[in-house]
Amino acid sequence: MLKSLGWMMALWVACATPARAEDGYDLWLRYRPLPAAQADAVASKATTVVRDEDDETIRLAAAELERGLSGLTGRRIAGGDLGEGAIVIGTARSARIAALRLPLAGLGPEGYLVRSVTVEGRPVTVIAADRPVGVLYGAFRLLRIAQAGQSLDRLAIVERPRLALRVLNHWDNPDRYVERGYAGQSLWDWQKLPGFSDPRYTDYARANASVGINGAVLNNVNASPDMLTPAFLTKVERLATIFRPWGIRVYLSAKFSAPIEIGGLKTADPLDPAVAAWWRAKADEIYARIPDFGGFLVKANSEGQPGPGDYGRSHAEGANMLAAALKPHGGVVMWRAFVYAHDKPEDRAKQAYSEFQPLDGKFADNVIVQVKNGPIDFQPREPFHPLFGAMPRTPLMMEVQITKEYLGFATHLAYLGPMWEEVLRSDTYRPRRGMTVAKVLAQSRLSGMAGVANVGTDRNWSGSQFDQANWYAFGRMAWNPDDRASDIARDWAAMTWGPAVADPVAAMMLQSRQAVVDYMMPLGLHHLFATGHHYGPGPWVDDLARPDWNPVYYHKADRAGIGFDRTRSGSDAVGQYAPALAKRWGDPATVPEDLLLWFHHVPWERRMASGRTLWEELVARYDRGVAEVAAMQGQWAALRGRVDEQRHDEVSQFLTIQRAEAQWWRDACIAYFAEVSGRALPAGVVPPTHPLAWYKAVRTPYAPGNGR
Ligand code: BDP
Repeated sequence: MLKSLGWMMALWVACATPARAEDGYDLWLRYRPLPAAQADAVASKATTVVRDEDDETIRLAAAELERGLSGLTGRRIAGGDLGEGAIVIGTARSARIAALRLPLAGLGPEGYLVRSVTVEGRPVTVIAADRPVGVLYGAFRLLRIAQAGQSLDRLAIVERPRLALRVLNHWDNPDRYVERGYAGQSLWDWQKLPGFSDPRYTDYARANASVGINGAVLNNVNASPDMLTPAFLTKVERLATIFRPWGIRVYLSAKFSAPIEIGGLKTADPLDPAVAAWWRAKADEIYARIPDFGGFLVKANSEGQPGPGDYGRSHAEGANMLAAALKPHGGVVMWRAFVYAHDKPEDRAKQAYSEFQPLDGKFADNVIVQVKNGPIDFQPREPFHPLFGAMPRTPLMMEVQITKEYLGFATHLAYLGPMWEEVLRSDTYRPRRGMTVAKVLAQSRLSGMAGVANVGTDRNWSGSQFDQANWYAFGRMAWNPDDRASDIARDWAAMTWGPAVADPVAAMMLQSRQAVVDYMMPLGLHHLFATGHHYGPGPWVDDLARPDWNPVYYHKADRAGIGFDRTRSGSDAVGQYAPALAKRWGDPATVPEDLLLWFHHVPWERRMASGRTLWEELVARYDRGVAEVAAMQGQWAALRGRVDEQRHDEVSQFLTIQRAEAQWWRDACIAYFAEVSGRALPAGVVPPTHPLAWYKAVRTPYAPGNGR
């Protein structure tokens, strides 16, 4: 009696005080008590967790269910015997599961099913899979349903991932500096590894597993060759051991010149037999330590990195040589298509396609070419990359940037789900209508999606509470590229802030990316960023060493008009798309206004759909962006008291920063474009707070994340 009174008290306290302190460390796996009626409903379907298989991953799945369901229901749910409301988990190696004769083999290596069934006359829930990791994924799925306050009745879920490689790319250096990182230092404490296993490594792996991420490239694409030395491999091995039971493989970024730098060879020419032998031996050495090592990620002949081009060899020759070294062990090469050469006058947006498309079909079968979502570089809005659909005989994986280098770092609230959805749902028209980017990715024999990670040592992992949503959404979309950004937002919001506020939180998130586009670079403008760190506006910058590093290269604004002419009369980048798209996007009358200035240089007087001139529309979009941030502030203020105070307060302060920076972007860009166009501000528009010279003089040399 006393005991149950204690539980009731605990429950009452937990329910009555949503304002209890939280710092965000628990991510979307908080498992705070549900409202009483929902908690009762879940508890009736989760009396105990039954497993009769002794496998580490299945043990983790059981422990997660017990932890999660206990937290959500406020009751102690533990392992036990089969009874009404039990959750029975396992693979066909479990006698109980085998007896059910479920179609497990068809689920593939990572799929699962979650089903309400009757076992030995008792209604139970089964989480079953062909392999243990599927059981783990299924456990997280059941918890997601419970966290959203949804019913665990009559479950009939069958799931398998649509893409095979769902990997985070960490741009982390050996000294723990994170390139384009806004969440503290690298999680990998190389100095203390392998001796010290920070519990955070396990928490990281658990969070990834909860959204189906199954790989981590541990180091920066601008790679240090030292990562491949035995001293570092011992440390990598330790991390791999910690991640393995969570279904996560480790990969490394490989520097192409490593045979010279750490191997003592005179060349890194991929066709030199000594070079190939060096990489084979290196692969053997790695696999002796890490039998399930995933493979190499390579940035070659891009932004000063070495590559096969240094020896007159093609990307395929370089990639295939590495692939041959990994092949006996089952590893893959993820070869990046992010290339543009400083000595080429060709439009930067065209260069990856020009270089890679002719290599279609020339890559070894364990090479996958990693293509950024758009042709330039993770801008707030880009059309999809023209290589998608254009290399039918080559597996392509899509790379997105979870870390917000170009969308306001950690302080701006920008949910990236809609941006990725926009790309994944784009129709490539190759070979025919309906072939979306998602389909192109999923049809490859090797398939995948990579996300440049946004995690670091900050307590809240991502630098802000809302940036956790981007990590979460990446995992969900890599698992199922047809998943909807709005559904994912609602799930994340329910899990992270509570089911009662899921709708208003998701509503804020869904408008947030367009807000950033509006106050930074609307109507297809791109790369207006300040130099190097990319913090803040710099549309006037025109003095950098390479023309295609200068914002003026991208917007080409002058007295007559603005925009990059990528039509046939211009750079003809539009010609790299399927004819149906080239036609639509190549005509200013039919291109979506959101991409107008990406593809066209148009006069300031041009009439827009709104009836305004282009100049008026541009200014209106900048104003709209700032207004959208103000609206988010209002929406968030309305949630005070409905979520815990500590996180609420942090988000409020960040929104205040975002509002000020949105204003800064708007003012600086309007001041600049007014000057180059020689135009007065449209009637009624509030003038920028300062003269243009003031914005041009802003310097922020210590802005975080800059490459070095
Ligand atoms: C750019 C980043 C740079 C990266 C590069 C890449 O500014 O730090 O090294 O992409 O993807 O967006 O290689």
